[in-house]
Amino acid sequence: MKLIQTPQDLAINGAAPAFEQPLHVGRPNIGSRDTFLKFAEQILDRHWLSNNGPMVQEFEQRVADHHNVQHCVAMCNGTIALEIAIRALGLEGEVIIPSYTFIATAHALNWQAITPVFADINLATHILDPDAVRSMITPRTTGIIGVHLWGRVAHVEALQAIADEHGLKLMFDAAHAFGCSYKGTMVGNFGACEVLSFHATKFFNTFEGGAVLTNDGKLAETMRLMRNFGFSGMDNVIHPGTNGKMIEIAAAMGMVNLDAIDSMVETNRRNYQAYREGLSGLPGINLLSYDESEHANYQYIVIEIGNECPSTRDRIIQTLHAENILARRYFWPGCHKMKPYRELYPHAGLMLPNTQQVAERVILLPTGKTIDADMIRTVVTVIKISMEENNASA
Ligand code: T4K
Repeated sequence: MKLIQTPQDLAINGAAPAFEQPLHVGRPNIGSRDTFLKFAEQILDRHWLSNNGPMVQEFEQRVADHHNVQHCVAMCNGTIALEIAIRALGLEGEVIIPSYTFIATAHALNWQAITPVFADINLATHILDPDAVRSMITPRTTGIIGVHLWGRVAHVEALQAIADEHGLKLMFDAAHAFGCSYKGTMVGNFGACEVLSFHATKFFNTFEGGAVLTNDGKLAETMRLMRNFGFSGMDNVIHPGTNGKMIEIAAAMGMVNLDAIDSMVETNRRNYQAYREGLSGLPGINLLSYDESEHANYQYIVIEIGNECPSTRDRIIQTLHAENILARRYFWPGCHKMKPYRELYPHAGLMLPNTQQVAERVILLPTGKTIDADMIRTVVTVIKISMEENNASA
């Protein structure tokens, strides 16, 4: 790896990049290949590829056990899982969500002619602010979707109290929160239901995939019908539905990754500690912490670039990208500023000052099994030297 000691050593100033191959924020973690290939053989031998096959059923049971929840309904991806959960809960009219989330949270509503109403987040934690939720309730509001952003569990008690007070349904987008807990209770047990994503870029993946976790047996049954066109038996459709099924090969990937889950979390935790040590003391750089007293997955390395930093967020991003370190600005600029929602609510930003501030400050750095301590040292060095460059030119 090249030595980076002065701003002249940076690729943005003409030097060779630190990495030949891009370093991604979320390269897929992959468990035992041998076991996966063995499962693939079994699937092929069985000639049973989809439609609630044995691999999916076993996977569902293991995910439910992992989260200490009664039901896991596996789906083809997290977005469809959100859509089905939203529909199964009977949400309509307006539903309150944060704007500071991946666009799928908003789209899953909009796609079903439900209006997402954006409420602001807490500046320090980045999660939905219950007081802001309260201020966005109208006679058309039917529900709230909290998001466990970065695996930080939403204010589940306060949101439940608001939902109960106003007769609203409450569910959670838990796409980031596989294996996380709050006050010792695992995600999956809050609200009416919670939605996981197993996309390739999530630390736990099934290629593509998702699931809804719930303790409500009737809701689980409805979602099972909905993900399979509403079929009950061979010729009988008893519910409107879609095709949201997880396929067997995806469940096989999930099984081998579940076997390796402890080592995946441990790698993420080690990477997080390495970043924490490397970045500590840098002015204006704040690494978001994980609550070590809870189950956490440590899957996102989130830094905020504050005013005291001699460089800017976007200059640091450019400097990292020049080195082939593909850091991301999740979830800039906020859903409310993306075209479909900007047109719907041109003035939404007035109600979202914290969202706007956070979206301007955040950088996500590479982590996961494909990232090692040397790589992290280089990422940290690039950030440090990029700050010196700006100090010198200031
Ligand atoms: N709710 C929330 C809060 C979410 O964050 C998400 C998904 C959802 C709902 C919806 O769940 P899904 O329907 O996706 O299951 C990525 C993911 O596509 C998305 O799943 C995720 N959130 C979001 C946070 O990140 P992009 O467009 O920023 O990144 P993408 O997919 O281009 O991949 C990032 C980098 O990873 C790539 O530049 C290359 C690398 N990569 C990617 C893939 C797919 C690989 O190395 N291998 C791969 O197979 O959205």
